[in-house]
Amino acid sequence: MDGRDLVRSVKAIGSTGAAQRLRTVRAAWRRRRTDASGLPPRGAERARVPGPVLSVEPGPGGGVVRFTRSDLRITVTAGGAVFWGWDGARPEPSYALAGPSPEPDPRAVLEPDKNGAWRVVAERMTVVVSRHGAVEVRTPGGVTLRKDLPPRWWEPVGGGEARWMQRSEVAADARFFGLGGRASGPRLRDGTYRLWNTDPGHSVGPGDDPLYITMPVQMVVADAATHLVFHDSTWDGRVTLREGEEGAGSGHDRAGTSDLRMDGGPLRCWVMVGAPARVLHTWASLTGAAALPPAWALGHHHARWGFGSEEEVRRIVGGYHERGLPLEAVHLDIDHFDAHQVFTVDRDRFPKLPVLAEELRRDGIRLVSIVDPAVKAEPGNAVYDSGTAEDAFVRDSAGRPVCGVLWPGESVYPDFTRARTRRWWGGLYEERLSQGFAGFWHDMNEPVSFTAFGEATLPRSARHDLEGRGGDHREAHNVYALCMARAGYEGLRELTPQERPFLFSRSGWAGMQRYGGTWSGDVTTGWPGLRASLSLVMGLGLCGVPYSGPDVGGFDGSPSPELYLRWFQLGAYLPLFRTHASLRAGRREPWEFGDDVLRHARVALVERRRLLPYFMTLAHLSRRTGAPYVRPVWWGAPEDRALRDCEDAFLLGDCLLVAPVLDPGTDRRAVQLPRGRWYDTVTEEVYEGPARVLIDAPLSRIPVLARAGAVLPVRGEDGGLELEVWAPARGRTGGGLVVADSGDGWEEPEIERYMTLRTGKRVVVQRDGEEGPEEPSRPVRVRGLGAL
Ligand code: NBV
Repeated sequence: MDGRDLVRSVKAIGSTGAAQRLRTVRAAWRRRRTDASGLPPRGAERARVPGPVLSVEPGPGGGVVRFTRSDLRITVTAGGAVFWGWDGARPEPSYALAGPSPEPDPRAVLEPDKNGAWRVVAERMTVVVSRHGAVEVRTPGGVTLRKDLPPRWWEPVGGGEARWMQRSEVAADARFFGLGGRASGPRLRDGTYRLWNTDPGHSVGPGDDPLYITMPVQMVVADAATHLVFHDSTWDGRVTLREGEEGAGSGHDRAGTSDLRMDGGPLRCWVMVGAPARVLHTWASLTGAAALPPAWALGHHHARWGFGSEEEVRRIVGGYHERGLPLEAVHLDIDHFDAHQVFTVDRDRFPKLPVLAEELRRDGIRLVSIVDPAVKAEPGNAVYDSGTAEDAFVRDSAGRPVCGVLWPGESVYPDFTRARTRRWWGGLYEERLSQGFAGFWHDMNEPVSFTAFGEATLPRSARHDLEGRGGDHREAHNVYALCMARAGYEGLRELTPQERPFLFSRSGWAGMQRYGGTWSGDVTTGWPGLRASLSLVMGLGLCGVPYSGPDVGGFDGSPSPELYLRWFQLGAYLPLFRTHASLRAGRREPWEFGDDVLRHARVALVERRRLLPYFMTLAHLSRRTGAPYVRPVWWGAPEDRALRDCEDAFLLGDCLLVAPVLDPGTDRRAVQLPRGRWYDTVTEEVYEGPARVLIDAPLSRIPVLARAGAVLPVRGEDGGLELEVWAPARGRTGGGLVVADSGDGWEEPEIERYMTLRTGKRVVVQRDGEEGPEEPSRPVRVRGLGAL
């Protein structure tokens, strides 16, 4: 750290000195007292199970099965998902669902099964309810995918929220994915995963769990089919996973198990069955289409905590320009706020922010602002005053505002679970827009309140509106950031109706894709952090959140040139491609690591820019179909065991397979290929899958393979859209979709569909037109023709 950095860091971190430490001690005691008086004591509990079945009441899409001590409502929906809820639970209200729950499938009826059981036969699955309340989901062919044993509740004798537990069995060959953003995945190994959004308070690697985004969403991949299960309860919980074991043909398989224990909330779930693409399509139709980013958000972003001044921002942007490095966005962190107060600007160091923003915009670069939820609790702070007038802040059970601690010191927290508060907060982005910001980066919204001891969040007894139903932080915690994202998104829709909002949020929950994306949080600088970033992006994609990416280079410390470069090369193929680092960390500009790194990083940046039309197409497809940009290699063939266990490569859409380098000292790596022909996009060398092949990975590049027959929309030299076609193998066909987006706004671009066919040495490319196949009007470049 040089002198300049030191001065800046002292100024930026100001409130973490002795006074701040004292505040965190006071806040910790305050939180303890608040909860001691505000939470019901956990007294004696009574355990309950459903008991034997009594009667059934058929209804649309299924019906209600009554047991002696509970009842179970089952509804198969027209979209092919099944909902079931115990104790009268219905799909609504729900923070995850995008709209009213889908219509029941009128063809699905409750009918008697063997041994006193009941079943609902539907197009994509059969659901069987046993006499004692076990619920089995089978494929239409009768193979059991999941068996939920009868649940158990523990009810406080004096009344109050019941805890519950649900054990599920899955196939012996099944693999678990999802549960939000997990650093140790993407395949979730045996262990216990908590469902409570958490800022661990330090940089994170594969061993850290839980993290910022947790979700009770599991994707389970097995030979017989893939299914996604979502337990719609926002309460704190734990999932214990244990993969099964196959008895090598002995017939003695051990099922995999998932035990879900929740501290409260309804016991209800959704299950969808099919191929991964189908399952995520159904999930997206339930929880909502992913927000479409503006084109610039798919370019390269550069961020840092502690740019410190307008001059420094200009210096960095100049550095990118002088070296011919593409750049689309610069992010300003909390150090540009006035004394860390959200929705303010430090005018000493950023005196003419709107002018800077305008200058950058002329060069095609957007400014993105960090937004923290906590508001300095001080009369005279405009946000505090207007929020107080709106009664916007979270209160405790005695009606006093809950005071926590964040960057500006003693702070209050908006209750985003209240519609009025969301409207008020959404209006505050007007100040940001007037400063010239075009995008928003929500941080610290797990939510975090610094504390000397105990949990670094709001008291569990803090009261929340919960859309008028009323409840406490135990129920609201996990959806706090989701509701904050909604507030920001809806505010921006009103303030700039002609533009697509761009926001990404550190924390969130099921359905957050409706409002924007996320990033991998403070991944630690080191090879494990690099691996964790890929795990987070892939896992979130399988939970329906397609847009995310890591801090390239890691958040803390100083990466070696090699690590920085490998991270950069991976980042170039992830939806959010952003270099970022902490205040005290080393630099992250591509020219800070020597000439070789600069040269190779430039190649990655230029390639990312060339691929922008492809990324835009993937964004559109993701919005329409729920398929993430970044997909596990087993996406199209989950029954391929070798693919199912491959965690170090991914498919980018349908056309590309990216095999990042995740270990030091690598110059070749093994790549597990799905079926079909693949071309190395640099050497055009051909590989035939399924196979495990060794591919060169010199420092200059990571292996990126194109699928034979693929049609890849790329940006030509003149900035226009061109088609890069990868020759199908002889006698084979291929094709691809292209969505030529105008970059922003709401006009719905046409989906262009192309077909490719190889006859002898020739490759024919045709567009699927209104009146049959037609010549593409876009320039076409065929590659891979050298291969037989
Ligand atoms: O606002 C400062 C940082 C930010 O740079 C980072 O990206 C966030 O994940 N923020 C966390 C708060 C400080 C963490 C030590």
